[in-house]
Amino acid sequence: MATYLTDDDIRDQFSTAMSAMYQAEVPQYGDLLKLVAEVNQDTLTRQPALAQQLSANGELARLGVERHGAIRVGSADELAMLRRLFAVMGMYPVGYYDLSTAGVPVHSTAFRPIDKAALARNPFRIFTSLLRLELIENASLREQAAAILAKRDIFTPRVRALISMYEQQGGLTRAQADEFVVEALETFRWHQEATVDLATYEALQHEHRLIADVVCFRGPHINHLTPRTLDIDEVQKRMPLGGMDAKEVIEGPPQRQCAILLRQTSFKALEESICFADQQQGAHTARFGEIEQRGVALTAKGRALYDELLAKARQQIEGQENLAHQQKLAEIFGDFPDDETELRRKGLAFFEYSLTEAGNAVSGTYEQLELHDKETLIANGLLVATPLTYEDFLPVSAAGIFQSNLGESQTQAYQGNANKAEFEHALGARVVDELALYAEQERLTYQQSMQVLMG
Ligand code: OOG
Ligand code: NI
Repeated sequence: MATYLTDDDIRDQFSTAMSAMYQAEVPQYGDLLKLVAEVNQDTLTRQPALAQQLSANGELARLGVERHGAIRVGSADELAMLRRLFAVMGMYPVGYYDLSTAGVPVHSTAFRPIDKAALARNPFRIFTSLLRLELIENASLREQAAAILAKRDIFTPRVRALISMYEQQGGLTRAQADEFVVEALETFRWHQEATVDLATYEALQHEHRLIADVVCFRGPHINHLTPRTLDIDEVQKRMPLGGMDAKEVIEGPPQRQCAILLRQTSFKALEESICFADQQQGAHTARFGEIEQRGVALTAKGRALYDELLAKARQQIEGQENLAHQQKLAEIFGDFPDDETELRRKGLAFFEYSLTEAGNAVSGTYEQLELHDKETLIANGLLVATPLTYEDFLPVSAAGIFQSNLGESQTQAYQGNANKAEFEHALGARVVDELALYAEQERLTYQQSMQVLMG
């Protein structure tokens, strides 16, 4: 009988290959990786408590391999095939993001691993956006874009065959997996040659820069990769010293004692020369490098508070440079509890539970009745709560990242528009609800701890 690699192995191998390809394509991303590794090392040395916590969460090991990337596709067929491609690597669509309200004519999901062991091994994620041609007002341009997209196939015939093989066999052998990684990578490669002439490119570009980026090339080139840093403020500060043109502000919450959700910044997209189908030369700006710092996942209640404070801050931080922006944000986020115990007691963040040594020592001695007082068990040193890391994305931040790499001028919102049902129809599957995943992990680990206590 043939033995198959695990999905996790294939994802790990693919993520390494993708990073190597992007370093070769965009050398500045390689510089960014070095800078982040340096700052992470300094941070761990300076903050032993943080090192301890990451190690307890099983996150220290994944830190060096952790990254996300992003692509944008043009049709339902492309999205549905990508779903099958990512499934080979144990990556599933989690979350629905509507970016039309921020003036970006796409909606998106993140393909990522879901269970704890898979995340611990390599949490590689790809933020994947589907262009919404229906939001283009100019009918003839809309039809032209659809016709151009209909002519391309972003997958190699061999990767299609290997995906079918995986689905039939339930896995890939080492040789098949090696081949899969090479073939799958082709979909994400950069092409210097556009599929359209310069005039068509310019017309689409004029409608929206993102439309030109999606429509005019042979495939959905990976547009950035993002390592995870432990100190985003420090990397932001050091980026210009390394010759990187950093985005003005860090997106997301301000710096805090207890990091929440996700903070992100990037170096701006590079201008790259393009050869158009009519042999004219031109340039296109799409690819950049990004960094992220991750904190605890918030409950619906915590998220509502985050959204409320961010909305409140919005007018006051608009157009500010980063330090003033961060200061103002910190002031307004004074209303967001910054203490693990309080976050837990107020039900603002998700945690997972485990018994301490003392807890394990009294296993089997607890009565059903005592079950419910979580806080007493914690106070008595029997149970510990560990924050669950946020593994997803933030639509307002994502829009900020899109904007800074598309040029700031196009920020007008489209009318009308989350359409999750249509996205799922294109995808050919439902997206997983990210909040349900965190809630389930919290519930399960608490229940397991209680079962041990009660024997
Ligand atoms: C995706 C931008 C979103 C993030 O980290 O929020 C994103 C894109 O520019 O295609 O990657
Ligand atoms: Ni990103």
